[in-house]
Amino acid sequence: MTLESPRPEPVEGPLRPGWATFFGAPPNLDLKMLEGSIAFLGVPFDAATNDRPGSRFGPAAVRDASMRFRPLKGWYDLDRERDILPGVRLADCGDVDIRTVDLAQNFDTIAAAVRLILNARAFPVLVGGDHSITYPAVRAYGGRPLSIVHLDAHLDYTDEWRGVRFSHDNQLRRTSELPGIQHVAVLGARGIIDRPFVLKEARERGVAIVTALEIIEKGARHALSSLPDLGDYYLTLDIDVLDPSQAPGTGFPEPGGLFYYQLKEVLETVTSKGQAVGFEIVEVTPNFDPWGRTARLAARLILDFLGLALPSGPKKL
Ligand SMILES: [Mn+2]
Repeated sequence: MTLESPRPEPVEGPLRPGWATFFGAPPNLDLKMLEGSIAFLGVPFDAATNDRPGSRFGPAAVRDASMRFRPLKGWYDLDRERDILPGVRLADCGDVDIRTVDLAQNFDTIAAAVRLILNARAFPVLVGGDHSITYPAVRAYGGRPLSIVHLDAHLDYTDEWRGVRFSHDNQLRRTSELPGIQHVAVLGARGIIDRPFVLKEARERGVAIVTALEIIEKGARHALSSLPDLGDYYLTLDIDVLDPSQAPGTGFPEPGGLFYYQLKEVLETVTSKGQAVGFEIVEVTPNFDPWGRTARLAARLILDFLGLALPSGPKKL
């Protein structure tokens, strides 16, 4: 296995790697020769969780689960009869070095890690971690124009609640305040909210909100037909957008939600409306899922999204 390998080479014989990297990708901690690659980055941070913690274990669980999708000769999507990411280079850049307690310092470290990947002209894929990480991740883009597509059961758009402004309930608001942000869309929202003014504020500030019920009743293509052209966009996928029966391993499960093929149709529709410049999957909390299905689903969704958004690899970064 060399850093130049587009994929880890299948090894004939009695041995295989006993260690996990994302999809078996070569580790690349010094971030050399990343240009044109898809660069995976674990973010084991859950200190901004307001209910049930444990998403700090998400990167390890998704890494481990993704080894089941370790390609021997690339991936092939039987549903769509096409190769996924043929010849695209992957790299596992390890985890962000999270420290105890200090929110601002950890956000700075997350932003610095994403900036390193962007400066290396690679496509960042973050695996969280709680949802607060979106804010430092998008900060790393330095104000370039981009839209935010937020797939989530919740709005995460609270400005401030009881003095808190940077939790995993605030990050879409904070992110939407960053310079350069164009369109903001929340897809899959649902449930009972105790602060309806947050919904009102989001709508007043131009956030496009498509509920889970609309997607389920109309189908994603129809439900998302009014979404504008997104241009460059960063897609953040909170695993709780799925029905909890599909993804029980999450901190704030919400009744209802999408099933796998419904979410896949959402991804197909979104990826037809712009050019992805970054992706993250967050809130996988394996301690609430002894069967491991959430992490495995997350790994599959990463492949699905990347295959749709970057069919022949990252373009302009
Ligand atoms: Mn969220």
